[in-house]
Amino acid sequence: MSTALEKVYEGILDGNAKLVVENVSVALSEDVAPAAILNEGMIAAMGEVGQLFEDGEYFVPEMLIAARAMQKGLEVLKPYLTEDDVQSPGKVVIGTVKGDLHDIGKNLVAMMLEGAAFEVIDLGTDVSPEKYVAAIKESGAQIVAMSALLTTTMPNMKTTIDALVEAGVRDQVKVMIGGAPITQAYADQIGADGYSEDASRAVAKAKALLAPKH
Ligand code: B1M
Repeated sequence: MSTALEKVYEGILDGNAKLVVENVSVALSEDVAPAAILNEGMIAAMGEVGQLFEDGEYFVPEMLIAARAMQKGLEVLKPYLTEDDVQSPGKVVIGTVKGDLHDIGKNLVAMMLEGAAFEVIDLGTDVSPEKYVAAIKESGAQIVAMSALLTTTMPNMKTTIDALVEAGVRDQVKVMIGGAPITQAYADQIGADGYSEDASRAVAKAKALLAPKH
């Protein structure tokens, strides 16, 4: 691992946004691939933060400052995660489900979708089923993308799908879900149209969901 990449990792673990921002730039100037900075530097470090929390060595404040450091680093990386000159494949309404405040994965998915020229309407975190429904009606989006990081908030994905049915808009949209506890089996169980494990696969999935069927 390059020294700059190691410092990105270390900066996230320590919640040192300045170290992260500086070293994302250094790594980019050294031609380290943006995907490597993201996956080996940032996402791997957040994985360790989660492990330290589980082990009782980190508490919520440490998770929070690690998350802030990652968000700052992502802002620097964002322009490098985009594809140029692509026609917009469609419109996506995205949010983290009700009760859930985790937004880094959701932001990453939104960022990568924007990078692939999707028009993204980001509803933020703690999004109620009613808010998803209203945004779909208002925007005419073809995809609704939901993120959940807590096992206790996963069921709100199903509640949201039920609300889409209730509001008569379920047939107008494809539903995509993801987040650390989510699996393809869960997506099948709740009747979502697509699941993806990470943000770049989410882009491929969104494109596939909108591709004309032969
Ligand atoms: Co919390 N948290 N957290 N947390 N947090 C987890 C999720 C946890 C696994 C930590 C642990 O115990 N190891 C655990 C959940 C356990 C469980 O449910 N089984 C947990 C807990 C318990 C909690 C609290 C309850 C703690 C407390 O208060 N006692 C609390 C809940 C608050 C709430 O939401 N109501 C809480 C709070 C927080 C902070 C606010 C401090 C902070 C979030 C800050 C923020 O997001 N702005 C935080 C953090 C940082 C984490 C960990 C450490 C990191 C999450 C993260 O950002 N990962 C996390 C541990 C972990 O995940 N290992 C943890 C990096 C991010 C890039 O990955 O979001 O998984 P992720 O996104 C991935 C994929 O999942 C996928 O793409 C991304 C990668 O490319 N993806 C999608 C995500 N959404 C997608 C949508 C898609 C497709 C793919 O399509 C629509």
